Amino acid sequence: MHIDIITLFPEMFRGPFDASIVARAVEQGLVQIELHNLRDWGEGRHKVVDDSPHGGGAGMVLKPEPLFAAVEAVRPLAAEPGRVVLLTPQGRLLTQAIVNELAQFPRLVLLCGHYEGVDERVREHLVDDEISIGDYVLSGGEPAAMVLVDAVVRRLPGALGSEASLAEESHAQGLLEYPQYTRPADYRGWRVPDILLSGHHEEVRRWRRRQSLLRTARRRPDLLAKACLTDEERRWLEEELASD
Ligand code: 6GU
Repeated sequence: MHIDIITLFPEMFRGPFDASIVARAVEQGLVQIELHNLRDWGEGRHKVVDDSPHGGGAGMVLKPEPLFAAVEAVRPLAAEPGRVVLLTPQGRLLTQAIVNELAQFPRLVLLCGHYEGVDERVREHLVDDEISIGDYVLSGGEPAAMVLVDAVVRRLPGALGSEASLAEESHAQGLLEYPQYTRPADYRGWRVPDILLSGHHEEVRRWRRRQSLLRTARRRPDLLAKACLTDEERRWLEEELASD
């Protein structure tokens, strides 16, 4: 996969991308990440990229010319045209389903929004998709782009040590993950549930599935509404929740 990131702050990405799973994926050649400074396509001697809004109002708006010029310069640098994604609080809320969808593209071109926003013609005529990472305000799209890249890259085959962990993770099945424990079995008198030490694989699997359901019901009932449960699981869950 090829990911281009067009940003006013390329240096923000160095730390996060030089560590962890993203760095390993880059080393393994699973993903190629290219940072481009939007300022390089700024106008005039001062490399201007923003201007005040037509019609008045506070703040600055990213001008269309530098963004179009940047995308048009970056696009020919790789074989595929790529899906152009604008990071903006007005975008589709990022979910695991959207991450999986984005991971299918051979190339992504990420545009990090800034200031009061971007000129509407960029949304209308340059961008294929708009993504937000949550209902809160960030100073720019950069942290959102980092989040998106991390979530997408860990989906790429070979990015994780063991692909098995993907299926079990929170949100993989539309549910939160079950409680995890490691050694010691007794820490300050707080014991690991006996079932996990029993060696009964089928019982462990059942316990985990039920914990996952219970946890999702209590913490994220919105997720549970969309999840796939058996009739037996629904009955069991109802009984458990009745005693809360
Ligand atoms: Cl993608 N950008 C900004 N500026 N704020 C956000 C966001 C993006 N997602 C959530 N808040």
